Amino acid sequence: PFMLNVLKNPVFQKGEAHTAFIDHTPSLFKFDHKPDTQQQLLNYVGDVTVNGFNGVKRQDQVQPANVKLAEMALDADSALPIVNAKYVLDHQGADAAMDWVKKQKLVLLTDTSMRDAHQSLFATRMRTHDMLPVADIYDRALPNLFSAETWGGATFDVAYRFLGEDPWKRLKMLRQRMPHTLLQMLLRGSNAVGYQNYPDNVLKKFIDKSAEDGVDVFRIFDSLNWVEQMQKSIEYVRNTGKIAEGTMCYTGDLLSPDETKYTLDYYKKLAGELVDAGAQILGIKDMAGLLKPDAAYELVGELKAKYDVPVHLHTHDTTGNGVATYDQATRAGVDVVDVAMSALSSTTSQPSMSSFYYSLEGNERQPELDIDNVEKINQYWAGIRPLYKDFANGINAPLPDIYETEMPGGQYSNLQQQAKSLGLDDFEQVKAMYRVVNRLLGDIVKVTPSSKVVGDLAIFMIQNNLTADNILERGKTLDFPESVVNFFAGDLGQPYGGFPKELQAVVLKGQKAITVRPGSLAKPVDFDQVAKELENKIGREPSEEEVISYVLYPDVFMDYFKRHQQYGRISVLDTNTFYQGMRPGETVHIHIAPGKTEILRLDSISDVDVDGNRHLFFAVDGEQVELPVEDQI
Ligand code: 3PY
Ligand code: ZN
Repeated sequence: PFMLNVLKNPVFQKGEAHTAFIDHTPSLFKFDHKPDTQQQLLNYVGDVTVNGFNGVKRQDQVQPANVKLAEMALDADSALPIVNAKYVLDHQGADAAMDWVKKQKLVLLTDTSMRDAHQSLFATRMRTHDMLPVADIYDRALPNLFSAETWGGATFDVAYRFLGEDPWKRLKMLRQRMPHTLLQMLLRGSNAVGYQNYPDNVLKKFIDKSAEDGVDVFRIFDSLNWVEQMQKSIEYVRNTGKIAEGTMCYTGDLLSPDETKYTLDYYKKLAGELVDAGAQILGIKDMAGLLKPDAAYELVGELKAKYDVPVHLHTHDTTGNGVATYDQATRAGVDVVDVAMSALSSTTSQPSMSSFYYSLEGNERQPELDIDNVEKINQYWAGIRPLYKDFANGINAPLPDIYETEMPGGQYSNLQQQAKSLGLDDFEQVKAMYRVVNRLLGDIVKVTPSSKVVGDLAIFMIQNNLTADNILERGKTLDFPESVVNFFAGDLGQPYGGFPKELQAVVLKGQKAITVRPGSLAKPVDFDQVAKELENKIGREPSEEEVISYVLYPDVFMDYFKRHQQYGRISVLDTNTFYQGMRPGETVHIHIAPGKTEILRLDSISDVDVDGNRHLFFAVDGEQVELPVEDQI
């Protein structure tokens, strides 16, 4: 219609049209106004097309996602429901499910592709849009999985902050599509899915709602391995009837004669405390990939011999030895190990599911897996991964020096970015300082959020020319980063072995440190009052989930809400369009609602006009639409 309008216009027909003709002839653009949702989406696409997406390099051309789902579905028709861990949990409860796990001869698997894998490979940026098509196929094609880790950790705030998505909706949609698979989440103990301590009633509400919306297994850890910080979470999870995985973070080098702190006895004792606290399954969380194969054999063997709960091992392949570690753990009797589909595995992510499977060829504990189905699902992920290359951490080979640095996989690229943005290009220097800081802090467990303390202090020391020798003196006149102050104030809890007292005094400068569980001092949140406050802000009654999110992340939630008001359901856009916008000549199909697809074509983009706008000429389902977009670049 637009071109017809142009061709039929008398000015154009007389040959008098010049470049401003289109701009000055509004009658060319008399088209129907789009319904709200469509208009909002168009506004979003227009904005990304003109102004780009923060952190994403603009491509002249984008590869369409190469996904092969139809054939896969044909092969994915095993006879469900079978008796698996989810079946037993739903029919007989959590204790029976754990008994069932212990009885399994074969090693079981957790697939982390939809949580830790993308958190560790491309900054947690995977969108729900790319998970949903394959979710029900997991459920049917891989019925023998112990669980799928799909929620928690950094996915919660990243969904709001960067993806413009509601993480609760993700959970509910996955739950609906995966009724026969345990869904697992990562819970940072009293820090929930945040980076700070929350009051107990917040924790309880968060856990209750997560359980109700679909989480079956809660992997609960504390960034200092302080069991007091995990007790409440374990108790609350158990009250929901779901599975509480009490988790110890692995650090140090268990078999080394030089290891005096994080020894086998340390872990055995810690495991005992977790079991006493009510953990129904023991997690070993090797977030940096430090657990060497023989150490895994020792550790798992001892835990299996001493405790009557299943053992679930999680590693990252950062140092390159992940499969070897799992093989040895399998020989020692580990019940479940965490793997990712090959296309989303290795380096800072989990070891590959298939590689692990093949490594156990001939072993009586080789997992039960339809390896053809695994390969088909893997091809789907192989098509998805390139969509996120802008967020890739650039690590494409093992990093064995991590055995010394002890930096978690998820932190490596974050800290690299943080250092770079502050003008510190020599990351080797930062890594060396990270080790120094770890020693200064008394050799602590390093995982979100304690790892951030070490990273922040390392950067601070470099920036201020501090060394291990002069920090006690020169530090007296310096204000330390907030995360470091909070750590020494006891806000993250108590590190094993206590705080280094002299440095604590230098950092705190007279501020008093607490020695009790922070949650025991925190005032409970008045949820009714918060709900009213939120209602005033958003102009309608909020859902329970929205209130919880607002309590956890007030600013992040409100920013999300405003973006949602402005752009609507941007989650329906395909990932290329979401991050890249469109190029002239491109057509995209938007599945607006079940059975309703909109075809959007971008015909041209004008130069910037006097008001600073570019005019985008679209065809929306064949109808011409002009959209002015402010050019902010
Ligand atoms: C998280 O807390 O998000 C982690 O994955 C820590 O390893
Ligand atoms: Zn992890």
